[in-house]
Amino acid sequence: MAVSWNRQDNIGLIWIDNPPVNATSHAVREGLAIALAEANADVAIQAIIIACKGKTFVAGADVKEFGTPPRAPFLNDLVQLIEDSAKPVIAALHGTVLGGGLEIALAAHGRIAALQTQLGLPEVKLGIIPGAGGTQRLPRLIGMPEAIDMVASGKRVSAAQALDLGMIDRISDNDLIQDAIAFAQILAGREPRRTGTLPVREFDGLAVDVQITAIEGKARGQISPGAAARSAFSAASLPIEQGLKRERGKFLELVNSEQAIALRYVFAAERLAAKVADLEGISPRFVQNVGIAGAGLMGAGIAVAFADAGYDITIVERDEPSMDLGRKRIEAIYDRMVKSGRIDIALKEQRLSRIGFHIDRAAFSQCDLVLEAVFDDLDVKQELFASLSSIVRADAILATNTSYLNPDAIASVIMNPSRFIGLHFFSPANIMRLVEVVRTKDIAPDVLAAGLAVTKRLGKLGIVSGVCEGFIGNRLFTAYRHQCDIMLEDGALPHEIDAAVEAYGFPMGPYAVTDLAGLDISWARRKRDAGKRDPAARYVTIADRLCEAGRFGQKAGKGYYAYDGGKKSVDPAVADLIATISDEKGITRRSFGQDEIMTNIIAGLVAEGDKLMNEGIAMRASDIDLVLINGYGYPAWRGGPMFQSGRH
Ligand code: 3H9
Repeated sequence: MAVSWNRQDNIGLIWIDNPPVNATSHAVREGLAIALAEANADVAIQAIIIACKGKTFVAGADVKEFGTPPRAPFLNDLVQLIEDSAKPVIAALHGTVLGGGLEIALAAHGRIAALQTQLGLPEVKLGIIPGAGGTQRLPRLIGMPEAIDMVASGKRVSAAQALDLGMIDRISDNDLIQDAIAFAQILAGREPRRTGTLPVREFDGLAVDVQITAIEGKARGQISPGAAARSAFSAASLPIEQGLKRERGKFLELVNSEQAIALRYVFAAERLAAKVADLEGISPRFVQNVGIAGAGLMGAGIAVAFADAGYDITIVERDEPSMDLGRKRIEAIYDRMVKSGRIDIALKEQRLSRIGFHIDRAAFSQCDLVLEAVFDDLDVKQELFASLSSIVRADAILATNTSYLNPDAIASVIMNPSRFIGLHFFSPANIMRLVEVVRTKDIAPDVLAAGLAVTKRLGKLGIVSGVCEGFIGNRLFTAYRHQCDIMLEDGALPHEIDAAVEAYGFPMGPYAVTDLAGLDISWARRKRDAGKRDPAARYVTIADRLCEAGRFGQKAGKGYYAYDGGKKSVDPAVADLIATISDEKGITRRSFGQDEIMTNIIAGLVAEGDKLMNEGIAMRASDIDLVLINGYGYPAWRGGPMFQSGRH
């Protein structure tokens, strides 16, 4: 039974039990409506609690029902029944109270949450807006700017933040149901406080206008964030009935939109990515103590990611000065988090206390996993792992963060390569969500499973990749850049390509990105690998010629663009150089429209995606889309090139 209820003295206790996440599937909606009516009809009952079995309160509407014909009772009507209940209803919250789950809670007359609860309205991430009163009731409880921020970003807040905001009434740090019953006894017999009848607190209208304009700009073509913000904004001017009607209309309009369909595909793809056929039934090898060799930019970001997820970290640097620099880098990351209000000083100290700094590799002896983030050079990495073999426990996992080297070649120096894995983080590692989990030749199944379990605990998205130069991400990025470079040589200019890519929804075009990252490292790699190049393949020399002219990007004050005092501008010298190169190759330059630019880029990505699949490097087409979305800024609301080309 998805919903059941019983009476404890004068309190009616309704239980939702719909694993895995208590989504409001049809059976839940129907059961809840019946239970609510029955509890209201029972004269012995003076207050009603809604609670959930399992690991979480309702985590939202059932996304699997989206796109299928809607079946009554609808969630918005059910939520209204809760708010209209003659007897006070208390929502007893735990786990992740999301979307429709939070909407149920907002319509209740009292809210109590277990200490670890997370609350949010993530609908925008599915290309929709809340459809059961979220945008109308949240501003009435927490105020307009805060509500707009939550509905437009989809971010979650902790129980403590929710209490501060006024979203919930109490926190339970003991037995949630006992505490909910005690709360219900206070409300029992009283006139319920209905959220929909509350006025929206006064706010600065001009500031909210600016806030919404910024949200729409940042969405870069995605409709739902702006629509959610505007729906919340309407709560200030419309009576609740009209506001709810307007919200519902927008929800129904968006739920079957192209963007929502693409984002639902991404949602399903993310869950699929963790499923690996030959790992079924395999328990991941245990990891709690994590060693990190090297605390440069990458190592420091990785250490912060692990510390934030509650791991114990041992960092080893080669000498005292490097160790001090590493410590400073990590402290600086935490200082920025404190400054932006993401954590407080106490949390910073708590997380830093998880990280130990050493200069002797023997400190790794008790680690469950040691990950290297040292210079990307085969000799350097082999020397490290050869020495680690005799330091770490025999069952400890060894991992490389290499971007381009062959992990199997690195593993050749260790005694038991079955414990060797690639964990390729993207920079900055504490922020970027993507991690390529590289399946090495001899890897043990529980080591691969551990790679996926660790990335999940880090809150990141692990995508399994086979071994090849650049893995899935850099192979795709190289193909993308190659398509763009060909268009440069054939007639386009860097700012035209960047403009097309940005208009498509990427945060930055490829040439602005390259200028930011610097042109020199890939130039060095191209020179090193010149002998490996396929002589039959078209080679574009523009990047090499820019480097020869000292145009290494932003740090040199010039690259694909000029940077005057850090301000980017189109540089005619670059256009001249590109025209000269086209001329030298006998190419008659022609113009490219934005659509053609994007068609070519997508075709290049799909062709490389097909190769990655045929070579067995990527497990499935949707993994390729996820890598582009989470590692390279491909707009999620478009689904990805494999999705768009019907290959998923
Ligand atoms: C909404 O509420 C609209 C309303 O405003 C209006 C309606 C009128 N439905 O992620 P996990 C499944 S929109 C169905 O690995 P975790 C998931 O597919 C919704 N199924 O676990 C997976 O199944 P499987 C707003 C769902 O512990 C299993 O649960 N809500 C749903 O890492 C485990 O998932 C959201 O957007 C769902 N809503 O994380 C919340 N959610 O094992 C989306 C999950 O077969 N969900 N499943 O692959 C999440 O963010 C995470 O799943 C959650 C758990 C944090 C809940």
